Amino acid sequence: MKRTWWKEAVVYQVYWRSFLDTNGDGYGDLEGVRQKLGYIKELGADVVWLNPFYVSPDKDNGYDIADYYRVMDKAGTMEDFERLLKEAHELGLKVILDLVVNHTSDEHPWFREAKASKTSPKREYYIWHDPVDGSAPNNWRSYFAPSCWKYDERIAQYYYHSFAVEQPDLNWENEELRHEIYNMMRFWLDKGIDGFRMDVINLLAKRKDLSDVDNPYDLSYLANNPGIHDYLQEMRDEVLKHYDCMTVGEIPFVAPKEGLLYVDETRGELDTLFHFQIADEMPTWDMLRFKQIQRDWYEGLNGRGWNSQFLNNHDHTRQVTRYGNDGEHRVASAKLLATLTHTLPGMPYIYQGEEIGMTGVKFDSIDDYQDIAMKNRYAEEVGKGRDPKDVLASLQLLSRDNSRTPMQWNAQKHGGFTDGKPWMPVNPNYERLNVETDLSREDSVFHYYQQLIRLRKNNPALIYGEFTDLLPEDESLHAYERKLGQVRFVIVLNHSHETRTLPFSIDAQSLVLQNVENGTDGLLPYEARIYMTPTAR
Ligand code: TEU
Ligand code: CA
Repeated sequence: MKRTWWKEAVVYQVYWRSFLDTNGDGYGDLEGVRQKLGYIKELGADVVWLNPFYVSPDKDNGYDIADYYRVMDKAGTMEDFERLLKEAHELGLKVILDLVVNHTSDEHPWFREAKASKTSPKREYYIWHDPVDGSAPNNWRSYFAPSCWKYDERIAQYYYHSFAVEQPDLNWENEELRHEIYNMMRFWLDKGIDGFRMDVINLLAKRKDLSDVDNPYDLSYLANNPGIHDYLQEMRDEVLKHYDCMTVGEIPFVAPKEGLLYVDETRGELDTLFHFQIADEMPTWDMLRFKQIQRDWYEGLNGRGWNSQFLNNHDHTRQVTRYGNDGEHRVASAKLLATLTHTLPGMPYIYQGEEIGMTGVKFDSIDDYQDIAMKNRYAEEVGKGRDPKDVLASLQLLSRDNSRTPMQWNAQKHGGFTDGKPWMPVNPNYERLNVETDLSREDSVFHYYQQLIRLRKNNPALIYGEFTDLLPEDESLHAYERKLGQVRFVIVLNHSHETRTLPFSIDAQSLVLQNVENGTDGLLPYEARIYMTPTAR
């Protein structure tokens, strides 16, 4: 496989509304991101991924776009963005934006026109169906609602929405619509951005067979429908191949065989993908399943397509809470999880705050939760007569709000995130868990991330090396090898609360990174070790 800048890169995801507020309105903003570019550079990341900042009514925190060409007031101005981009490039950082083209906001002018009348020129930019026997065309759910069909009285038709009612899906069968999107993509690429993270990009093509599904809660019928690869190959031909840019597709509901179709270098669609066999299908840590998934994706893509490694993002609970231990072993387990994502095959993604081991939250009231997915599901379940306390408890661990609490910069009020009232409560642990504290301690999570990133950057074996699972059957010990030419790395992780013995003999001199102080032979709880031979110092 050819070597590229993005295959060697580490991506830092900035959920700007929770990153740094510089005008006291309680929301993070693009100026806040610009002010912290030096921090991101110091960590060692190469690419900044910005979640959507386009004009939006913010029903789904910017994933409901009403104008693709303008910056929403909350985030700042186009000048703020252009200054951010310029300074990022001056620092040697690349910037990728979120491309959200499966749907728009219901306040987008296209949708306003489309729903005004059946003969509107923009009507076919969206997906409309007549009622069937007086109700919705079928039993399909959406991600955020019990039905993916919303009835519009005015014109007595339903429109299709894979997410919230306020997020009508675009009709990608309409060629004029597709070219509107390609023009918009060129607008941002011509500003000098370095690529796109493509929001649920495998949902663009819709199932033609409208019959009911057996299990509407298995949303896979929304994705991977015939025609999707034609759209992505057209997008590559019309836009992407004309720029030096990277693309990462958010691709739920695929296993390796189907995932390869999106990132196979010979097919000319996307460069790399996020699959969700961990984030969506592994609610808590399951070592054997995790190992199987890593082997399957390595074997499925090796030599043909490029994977990503992430264990949290703005939609998924912070990894140290979900897959590590956010109590007594928080620091060690945060470093262990980072060791996984930075030494397994694929592009590592760091979600803001992960680099200091920020944790998830548990609010006592549904009123403290902001996310539409959480609030809609809570209302639906309580509406069935379930006890509200039980419903809240059942939704808390995987609520997307867990990862959206503001960045904790220091021990000052609101963690130094804002001088105003934060749009969302700051995690109460900010006084002891914050960037300033981590920067002041040599043994902090932050400094371990720096060492990991540096080790990976200096050693192609950790990027392009062969991967071999050395302990496929062990439920708490993880050991695998990365090998390229004469260079061999062995990574050993004790993903448990117990001390474990090293499962094989290895030259102690070849130890190049360790996440805990340990003079014994045994592996302490959540201990991670990286061995390298020959040892290049
Ligand atoms: O997420 C798709 C989505 O529904 C995820 O929440 C899902 O759990 C998983 O990550 C993919 O299976 C994208 C955005 O990341 C999310 O924030 C938006 O709400 C959503 O699309 C709609 O644009
Ligand atoms: Ca602000």
